[in-house]
Amino acid sequence: MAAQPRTALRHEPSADDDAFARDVIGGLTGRPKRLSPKYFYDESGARLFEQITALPEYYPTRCELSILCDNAAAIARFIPAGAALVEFGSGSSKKARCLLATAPKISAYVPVDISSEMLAREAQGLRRDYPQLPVLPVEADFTLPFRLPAMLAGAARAGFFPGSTIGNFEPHEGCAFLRHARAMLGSAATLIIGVDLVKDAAILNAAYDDAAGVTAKFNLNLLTRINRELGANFDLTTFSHEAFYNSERHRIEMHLASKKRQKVRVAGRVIDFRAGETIHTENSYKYTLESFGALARGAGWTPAAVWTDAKGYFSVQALVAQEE
Ligand code: AVJ
Repeated sequence: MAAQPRTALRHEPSADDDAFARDVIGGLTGRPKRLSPKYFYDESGARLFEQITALPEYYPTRCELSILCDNAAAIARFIPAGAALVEFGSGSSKKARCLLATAPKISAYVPVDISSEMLAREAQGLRRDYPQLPVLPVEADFTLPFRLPAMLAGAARAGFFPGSTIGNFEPHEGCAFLRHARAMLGSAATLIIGVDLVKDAAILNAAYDDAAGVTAKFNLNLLTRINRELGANFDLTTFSHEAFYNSERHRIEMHLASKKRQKVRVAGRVIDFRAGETIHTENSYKYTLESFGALARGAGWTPAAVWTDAKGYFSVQALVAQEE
């Protein structure tokens, strides 16, 4: 592979803006009110998420990084020789660095993310640290179909989907995503995926409702973004952050609760809130090794190896594509 693009492949911005407006209006006029967690990550949201990953209560990032670094050689053995490593939702690329440092056989690194600022910054750092490695960023919403760089035609591909971002999907959507990833990566592919595990509710609740209030800021930032980008007039002091483990559905739920009855203007519409009514902003599903194994098998993948931290809080799993 020779020349590499210096800028990310861009989607039509106006189409993105329309999708955001449509999703927000649809979500706020529905019952119950909801917003997609993928919209958390504007520039300040991405920064707040980075702060979350350093919180004492937020164990997933630390657990996953230690699993990746402690087992990097064993994990790298699942990446086919000469494969391009495609990371879904690359964020700061910190986790990929663990694999890039130990997997000498990677032919290109393809970070896929919706935060263009973060992508550009990280690509620059990676090119500096790995001058031999083609870094081919793709600016895309990986929950929707997107195109891989043409340069990857013919190359083997390994997927990397850390962070337990799979937990943001409903299980049936997670299944659809895994199928789509298999189709995009090809029949010889491996997928290295981070999956957060079911555990004591107190630990989960603390991880999503931290004492310093960073997760609350992260959640409320969604309203700031809607105010700015869609000309809305949410008063942030009248909404509160709620996060709790729903043990029947094995998921953390995050909501923004209106402290009073009120009307809010959003993109030319008036949205009514009852006192205490919530906007459901995120689900973060937790799996057991069995329940995730079943999901993966149903989506065309065979679980081939699992690594966990000492406390069994988090897992990194290697999936290999099932035969056609
Ligand atoms: C990025 C989806 C994995 O669910 O733990 C962290 C997002 N939300 N704190 C998660 C998040 C609140 C995070 N994921």
